Amino acid sequence: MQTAGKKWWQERVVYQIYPRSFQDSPAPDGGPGDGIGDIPGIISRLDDIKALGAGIIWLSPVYLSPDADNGYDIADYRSIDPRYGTLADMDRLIAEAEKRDIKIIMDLVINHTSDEHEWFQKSRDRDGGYRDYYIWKPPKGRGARGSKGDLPNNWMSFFMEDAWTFDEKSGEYYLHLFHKKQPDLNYRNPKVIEEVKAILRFWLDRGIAGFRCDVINVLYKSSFADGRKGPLPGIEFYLCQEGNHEILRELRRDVLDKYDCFTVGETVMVDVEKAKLLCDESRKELDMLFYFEHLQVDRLIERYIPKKFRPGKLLKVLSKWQRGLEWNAVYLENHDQCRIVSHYGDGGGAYWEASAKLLAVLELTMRGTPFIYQGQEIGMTNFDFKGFGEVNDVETLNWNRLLKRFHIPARLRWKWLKESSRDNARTPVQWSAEPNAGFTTGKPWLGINGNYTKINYASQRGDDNSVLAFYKKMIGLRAENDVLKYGEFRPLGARGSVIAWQRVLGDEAWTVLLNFSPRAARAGSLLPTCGSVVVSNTSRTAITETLLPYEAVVLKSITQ
Ligand code: ISL
Repeated sequence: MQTAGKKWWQERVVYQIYPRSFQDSPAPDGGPGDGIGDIPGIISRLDDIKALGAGIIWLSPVYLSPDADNGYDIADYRSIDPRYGTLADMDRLIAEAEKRDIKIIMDLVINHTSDEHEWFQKSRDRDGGYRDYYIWKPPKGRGARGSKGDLPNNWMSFFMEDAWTFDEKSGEYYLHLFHKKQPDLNYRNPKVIEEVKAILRFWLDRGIAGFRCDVINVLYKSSFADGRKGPLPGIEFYLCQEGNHEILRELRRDVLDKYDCFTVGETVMVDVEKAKLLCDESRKELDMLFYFEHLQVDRLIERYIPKKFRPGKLLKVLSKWQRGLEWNAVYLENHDQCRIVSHYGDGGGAYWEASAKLLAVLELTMRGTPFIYQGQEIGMTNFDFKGFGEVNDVETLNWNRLLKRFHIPARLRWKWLKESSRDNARTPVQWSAEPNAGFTTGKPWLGINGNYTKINYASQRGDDNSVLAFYKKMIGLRAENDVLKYGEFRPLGARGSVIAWQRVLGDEAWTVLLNFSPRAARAGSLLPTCGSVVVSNTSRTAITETLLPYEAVVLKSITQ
């Protein structure tokens, strides 16, 4: 069932900021910046975000963090990391955004904390009162410390390492589903849930309008037995457990429902059925969620091992989710994914611009709240890195080690990982053709793509035909037409490289036709019998049977 909602978070478009790569501000003494984006930098760009048409900002973590996983390892949920600014800067950001009618949601990372969080440090002491904030298990004693025989069970982390690390001080292992510096919290302990509630209130009271909830469907571990053999043994004991649903309902009931806010959950390994249990309105858990399936139609294993891209498969997956959920979080990029124009478009080729615009049409004609990732609106491409020496991301480096263990040759490993590394999305935003792309006056923390002199914000801002101008147009069109926001999604099908769908509301039907190919293609039976062109990434004013390379067109017709 697709319900018409009209809540503010359904009306607006979200813009995701990955702070460290967004905009660095000069040092307080006017000297060079530190090469890491910061909150004053974000404030200086609020007018640009407004001009894009976004009405919500999702801010990736800015909390105090030792940075083992770029801020997703939080050492204090109530303070801002000095690299990003101060709590006063954060308050100023909230106020300045509000002046422009932009709401801010923050990243809520509560499956784990940093090992440098005070709770974890106290938890290492068996009698310190915090022991059961985390998950501690004794060694099995069958082998050396850290060997398989000694670990409490056979679980693996999402970063492809053993999920247990031994702590000398307390003589036991702790669980971490991610990096070893990201110990998992123990959600069987009611005190942990109360702590989380207090954190939510802390930020909501400061004017935050909701949360993007990191890996939110693996919080509750129902058993610590050995898991079934497979890529992630043990997942059957922590994926979408009933205890997890209960926690989400409790947070909603006791805190979130008392504020005008929303949540979007990041979920791992969900299918539509599992997702519905997490975000159907009547369940009172999450308001919407992110899944990955539509970004993996050309991936054999996870995001890393590729296979051929088939547009028809993409449409199938999109349709399943569009029709399956009441409301979708629609996204094509984030800080964990490669750049979409290099993925499903023609990133490095002659059709870079056409394909970037085609992808804008795809995203903004889906039903749901669109999330645009920084740089997507100017068609930023994958990193042009030359070798592992330029890679920062812990997940990419771990996968490289894993693939090496399976004797995958170095050339192939690099080929795969360079296309899929999370660093592809993390290179600094290309603001201008100035040195360091106008991102910093210092040395950027991660390499800047060499194409910044061609692809940058400043050059697109004044150009009515730019990718940026096209995004603005699409966002404006969505704002003005309920059919794009709330219309029913009806897939029309695929014909080779062409895919098509309709959005239908009242007597209006909008037909979307996309050609995912550097060659012209015939739309054939996908063409509607009538309709006027409302969107085109070429200068088309009337439809013909043949679509140009990477052509996108939207036709509007009135049904009788
Ligand atoms: O993107 C992924 C799967 O396609 C994984 O790489 C990712 O780690 C997983 O989706 C969880 O992501 C989130 O939690 C991680 C953090 O590293 C990611 O940046 C964050 O988005 C641990 O907090």
